[in-house]
Amino acid sequence: MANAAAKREAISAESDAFSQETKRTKTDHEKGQEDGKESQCENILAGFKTSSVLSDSAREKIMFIHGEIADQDAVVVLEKTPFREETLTELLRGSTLKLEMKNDIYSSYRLQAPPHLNEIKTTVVYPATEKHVKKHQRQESFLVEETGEDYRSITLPYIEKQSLSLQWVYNILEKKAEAQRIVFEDPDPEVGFVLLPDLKWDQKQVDDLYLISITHQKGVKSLRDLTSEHLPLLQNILRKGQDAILQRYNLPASKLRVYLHYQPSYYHLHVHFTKLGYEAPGCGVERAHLLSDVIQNLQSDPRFYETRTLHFPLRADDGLLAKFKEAGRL
Ligand code: M7G
Repeated sequence: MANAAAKREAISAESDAFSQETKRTKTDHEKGQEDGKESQCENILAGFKTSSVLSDSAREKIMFIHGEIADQDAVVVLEKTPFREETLTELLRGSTLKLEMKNDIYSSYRLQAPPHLNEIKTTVVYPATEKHVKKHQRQESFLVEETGEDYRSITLPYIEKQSLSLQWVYNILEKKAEAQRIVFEDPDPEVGFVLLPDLKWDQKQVDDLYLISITHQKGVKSLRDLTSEHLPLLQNILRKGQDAILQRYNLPASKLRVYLHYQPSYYHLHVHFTKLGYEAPGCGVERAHLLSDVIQNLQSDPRFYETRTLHFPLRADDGLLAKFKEAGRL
């Protein structure tokens, strides 16, 4: 994620017809939002009491903050969003410039943009659990080697007790939340899924496109549970997810990174779709498994993920890391 901001800028500078076309598609989509689908809401952050900054990055212009709302723990993520080519003219013409210095042909300013062009993407987790707080705390991490047996004796008992709630997943599947954001759905109970924008994507530009597909089938916790029986499900997600993204955002499969996390944060099978070139958090080789590789591995060995040793990073304060240490596996 270290170069994410630079990458975004580089991608934004792409001037090929493809990029232009996707941006036009997005503008039409945004019109829908401006037509009133986005709602004003009460400011739940008005009474936010900051406890600490969990982590931040000046380069990526993001800050994770721990605090309290009405005496309950909350995590707030503030992120400055990328520039958008289609609003540049309005930004340059409609802003106020304050001169900082002028020297020969060089000058620097503070530009005060109109408020609607100067928004901050804000994510709130409230009430937040200790796990949510830890997830965003800057921490050293360690690579763990997990055999199939380690999974059954160490990881599985731990995640059965300690996992984050899946309520948000069930709300999506049951259309109790985010129903209007769904990009595509295959309602089949076995091979079906819901494809929608990830919480991390503000949908303002395709340069940092990020969607997730969530399976209707319950009980498949992660990559470890996948066998050749799931091939129709995985192939369906890959093909129909790619088609839906082509239709909606005009991005072909060759521009997409489609992968699963191991370990995931949420143990209900879901697949990440991000734009190739956007360094999404967690897209590194130590955590991301390309769906097309997963499919091929299961085709050559139906029990590949049940038996194989898998590596993944765990943060220093992760309870699962402590379990691996207790078992003498680290
Ligand atoms: P993961 O691999 O389980 O863990 O992915 P990660 O969060 O460590 O990457 C879960 C994905 O679901 C992440 O990309 C989250 O940003 C996304 N996500 C999490 N929540 C709570 C929501 C939500 O409420 N709505 C949507 N649309 N996405 C979410």
